[in-house]
Amino acid sequence: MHILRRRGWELSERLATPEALVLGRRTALAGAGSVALAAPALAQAAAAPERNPKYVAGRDITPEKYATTYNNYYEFSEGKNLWEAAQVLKPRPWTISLEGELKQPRTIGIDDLLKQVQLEERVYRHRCVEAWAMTVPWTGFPLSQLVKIAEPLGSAKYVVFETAQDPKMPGLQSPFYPWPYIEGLAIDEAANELAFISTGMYGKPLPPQDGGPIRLTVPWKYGFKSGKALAKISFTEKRPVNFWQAIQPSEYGFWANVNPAVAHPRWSQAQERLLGSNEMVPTQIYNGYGEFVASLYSDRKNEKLFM
Ligand SMILES: Nc1nc2c(c(=O)[nH]1)N[C@H]1C(S)=C(S)[C@@H](COP(=O)(O)O)O[C@H]1N2
Ligand SMILES: [Mo]
Repeated sequence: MHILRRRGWELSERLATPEALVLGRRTALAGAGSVALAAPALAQAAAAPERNPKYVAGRDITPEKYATTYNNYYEFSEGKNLWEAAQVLKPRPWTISLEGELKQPRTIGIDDLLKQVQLEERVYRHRCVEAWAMTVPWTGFPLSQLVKIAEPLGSAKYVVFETAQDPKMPGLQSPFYPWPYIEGLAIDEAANELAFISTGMYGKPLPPQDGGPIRLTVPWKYGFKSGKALAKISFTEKRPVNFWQAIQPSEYGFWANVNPAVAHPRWSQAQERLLGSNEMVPTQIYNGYGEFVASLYSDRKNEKLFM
């Protein structure tokens, strides 16, 4: 008998891509609306030619209004309702400084970068360490393409992502936080096919509250790893101390891979609440992406991989 075995990340039979949503997106892109409002370069950053069918979400896409109005962005607020405040952040001009163990450290303009990469759309699940989750169609390109463009030396062991610090971000006034927001990946994690740089979502330019104009998207790790509004990317020999690890090392570590069996010191990670429906669903190890990423950790078993 032929048994159709469902893979770990296929949570349900529901389609991740309702045709209406795809058509709606294409129509929006083709029509006057979103493109006319955005500068041409911004529209280009969002207009992925194809949705990559390889990464099946197995969940309904989160309605755009929830993903764009319920956010974590401590530079703006400790609360979730910051999307209006974040509109002060302007997506152009935007440059990213490439630093550290590189053949030639330099600054690259975002549109120059976009000319050198292959844009695609990927639907990924996102799991915040606070136990809420969403499913989002991101436009962007594999982080590995950016690493290739940066030309790291053999001495580069980690990639460090630093968020822009704009004087218009009210949270930067709070001395409690170790600004800037820093995150990091090991160089082999950065080369993994799932690690993604997003410049759009829902077929539109990435809005500032979600990390526009350019953010990291690492779907197998807790959401705090996915740094927003990238201003600097450094290649280092030493493992960085990330923002949340610096604040509370007993609760947050470097690897931060999703694992339902490893509780946060203050709450369970067994389940997650879907933005929009508020449905509770089981959390999966590596957020369900183990088939793509588990091998990264086979030689790191003695590390704290899941916090
Ligand atoms: N610069 C910066 N990046 C950040 C954060 C932040 O506070 N500042 N929060 C992180 C956390 S905890 C999560 S869950 C995601 C949330 O992304 P979203 O607001 O697009 O859902 O962004 C991550 N990136
Ligand atoms: Mo988060």
